[in-house]
Amino acid sequence: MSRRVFVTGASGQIGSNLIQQLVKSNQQVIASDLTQPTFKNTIKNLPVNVLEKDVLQQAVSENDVDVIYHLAAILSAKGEKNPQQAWDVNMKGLLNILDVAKECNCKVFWPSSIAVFGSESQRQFTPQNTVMQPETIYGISKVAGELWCKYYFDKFGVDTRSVRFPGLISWKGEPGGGTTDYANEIYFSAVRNENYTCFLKDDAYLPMLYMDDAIRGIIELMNAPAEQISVKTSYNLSGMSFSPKDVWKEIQNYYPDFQINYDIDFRQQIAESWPASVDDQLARDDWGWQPEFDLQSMTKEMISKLKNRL
Ligand code: VAH
Repeated sequence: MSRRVFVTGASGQIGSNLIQQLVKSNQQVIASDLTQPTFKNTIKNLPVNVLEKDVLQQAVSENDVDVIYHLAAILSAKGEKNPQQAWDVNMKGLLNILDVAKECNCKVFWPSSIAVFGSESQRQFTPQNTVMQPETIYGISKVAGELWCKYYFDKFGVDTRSVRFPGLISWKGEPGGGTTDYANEIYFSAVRNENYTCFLKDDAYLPMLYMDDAIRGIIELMNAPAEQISVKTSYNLSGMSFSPKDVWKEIQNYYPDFQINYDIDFRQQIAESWPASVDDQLARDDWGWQPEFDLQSMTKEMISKLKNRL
């Protein structure tokens, strides 16, 4: 069924992949970002700052929007460089979206992150419900955001839906300002026949997900009947877990001479506060979540796509 969908952060890593999938499934897409996006086959590309609620309200009501995908955010590493700005964009931006969704009767997708967990949380196979004491402003904004989403559902009936994404890897739409960005950058370096300097330790084992699985997960979550959605904060989601050494070894199957160096920075401390793996059984039970890519198949796909692209 064709719906009118409004996407914020459309030019970001998730957005640039999601827009393509929404257009492919004949959704009428209004793409927005701080700088006007340039997508083809959308019905509109708008310059929108999510801190300007009246602009958001106008864009959503004028275009008779049914579903909002709110992706605009500042990620973990960039957030630590300017915590107040990260709080403003991530929190005020979300609250503006929730208010507009309430007033315009829209369904909302909003990505949370495994960054909601901290060193106090169980690190292996982190459960859906456990101690949540995040150590980044990004993680704090995601815990608060999950609770606001549930509040708007409980108090005003806004159909908010969310997943806690692990690190996301894509060959188009590179991430920016994340702690897991190394897992994206390393493939680009390998295909360019450059060695890669990694900012995390070789054994920094983190949950990751290939972007095709992430986008499919978003669509499946949003299409699931409301009565199947038992979690109105955000669902744990995972596909695989690996370390920089693991992915370097897998890439060497294609580029035997590819070398990795290490220049550890502040992002290592962030990575050490996050889960090594997460339990996503509830997403599997409630709406049939099932990842399709593992490190081997993702590496094969990333390298073949990047060879064509670069
Ligand atoms: C980040 N890519 O690194 C994001 C993600 C789990 C990590 O939330 O901040």
